This record gives sequence, structure tokens and C-alpha cells, in this order.
Amino acid sequence: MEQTFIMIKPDGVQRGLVGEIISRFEKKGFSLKGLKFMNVERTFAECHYADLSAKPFFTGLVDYIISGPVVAMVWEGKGVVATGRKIIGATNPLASEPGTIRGDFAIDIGRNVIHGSDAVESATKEIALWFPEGTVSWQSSLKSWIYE
Ligand code: D4T
Repeated sequence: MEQTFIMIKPDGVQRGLVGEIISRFEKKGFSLKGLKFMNVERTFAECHYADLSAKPFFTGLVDYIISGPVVAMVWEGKGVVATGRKIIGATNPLASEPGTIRGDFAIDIGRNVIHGSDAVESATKEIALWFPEGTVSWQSSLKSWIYE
């Protein structure tokens, strides 16, 4: 089953959105497979955002991610990578539809509350980076009520 990496950024934590965000993924029917509340080191954040290292906003982005604790999660389910991005909304919250997390809770692109993997391959890389110890093996007893 497909997995994605989701991170609630420091602004999401500070603004008390952790429960709301987890609830949206849970209510959709996705399964939580990993969860950590942690501070990240600068070098780790630089590694996570390595693809953006040439961008002018890179230093500000890394400063923001290390400015407070984040919630790192692995969610599992059919199509969870693409659907997770839809639940999150467009990168720039001013373009995010109402009903999405960013559309409902954010305004600035540099304070957009949450990260979600943009493809299955990047999800695999990000899960390996953030959860080198592995994830939790379990199966929801609701599975047959969510999948036909
Ligand atoms: P993340 O990776 O945080 O889920 O964001 P996206 O996948 O939606 O978008 P991204 O990789 O293009 O950008 C990563 C991160 O950088 C911030 N950012 C982005 C910024 O501060 N200024 C900018 O101009 C852009 C494009 C926001 C998300």
C-alpha cells in the first residue's frame, strides 16, 4: 500500500493545528504508520530540502523549519501521495482552495503550515530520511469499511 511523508511545520505546531491536521487524514480513512514530535538540525533540514538549495528562499525556508518543533508522520492508503497533496492544497496558500489545510489555515507561502511528499519516489526518500528506524506495522480494523 502507498505511503507518504507528511510534516506539520513549526507554525502549524505553534498555532495548535496538530489535532486538526491529523484528524483530516484520519477521517479520510488513511492509516497512521509513523509519528514523531521533534526538533530538526540545520543540516537535516538542508538535506530534506536539498532539491531547493539553489532557490533564493532556501535559507529562509531552512531557518523556518528549524525554528521550532515539527510533527513528522507517515500516512498510508490507496493514492495517499496525490490525495494527501489535495488535502494540503496548493503551495501558495493564497491559491489554495478553501477546504484544504493551507486554504483554511494559511496566508503566506513561507508559513504554509504543512509539507507533503509530491511523488511516490520522493515519499520513499523522505520516509527513509525521517524514519530510518522504520515505521509501525499494524492494520486498522476499519479496513473493510474503507476499501471494497
Ligand atoms: P512543501 O515541500 O513544503 O510541501 O512545499 P511544496 O512541495 O508544496 O512546494 P515546494 O517544494 O515548491 O516548496 C517547498 C517550500 O518552500 C517554500 N517556498 C516555496 C517559499 O518559501 N517561497 C517560494 O517562493 C516557494 C516556491 C514553501 C514550501
